[in-house]
Amino acid sequence: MDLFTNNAATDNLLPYDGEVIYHGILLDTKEADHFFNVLMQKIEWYHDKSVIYGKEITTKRKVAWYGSKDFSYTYSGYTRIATPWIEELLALKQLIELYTDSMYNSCLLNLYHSGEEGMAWHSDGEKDLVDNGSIACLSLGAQRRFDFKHKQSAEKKLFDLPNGSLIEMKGETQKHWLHRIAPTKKVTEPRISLTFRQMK
Ligand SMILES: O=C(O)CCC(=O)C(=O)O
Ligand SMILES: [Mn+2]
Repeated sequence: MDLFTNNAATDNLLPYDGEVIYHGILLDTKEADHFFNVLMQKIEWYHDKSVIYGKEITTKRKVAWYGSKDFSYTYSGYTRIATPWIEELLALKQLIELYTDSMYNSCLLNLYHSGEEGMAWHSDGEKDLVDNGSIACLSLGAQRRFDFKHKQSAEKKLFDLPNGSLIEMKGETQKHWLHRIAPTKKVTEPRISLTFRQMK
């Protein structure tokens, strides 16, 4: 796997109150497609659940939760227990750690079967996560848009996430900004995102 030379990315994509770093495309199309296919097969995908206004919702999007030990992660009203790493996730974790210069002990994966599936506005500020830690998000498959909205000013910043690319959120991003994957009818192909996280 060749490392690109742009791994010193320092430009902050956010104007204030947080840091979002775009590290560029880490995997070429062939490598990204390879990992996409392997993860489709090997990951223990399941439909996510959340409680919204007291009602239990099951998402069309699938998720999976992996980690270095059996971490409990509670979000949207449910607790998930991490599955042990598989070798491909460990290889991707190692690669991403080189780019971000941070270490991760867990990964929440998302599988969007098409553009009609997205993720609503939220921030990843759960108490289980290291405060102001790094979340590194690798995209595989269809290009999707990643939107940020400031919690007070409502200012928005929109970014495209191409196949094989890595974006990182850190600092006070989760405290001050919401993010989402907007649903779109324009995208018909699936996408996997791997969000490497730092659990306490
Ligand atoms: O799919 C993505 O790129 C983002 C997913 C996300 O925000 C999350 O898993 O918390
Ligand atoms: Mn998130």
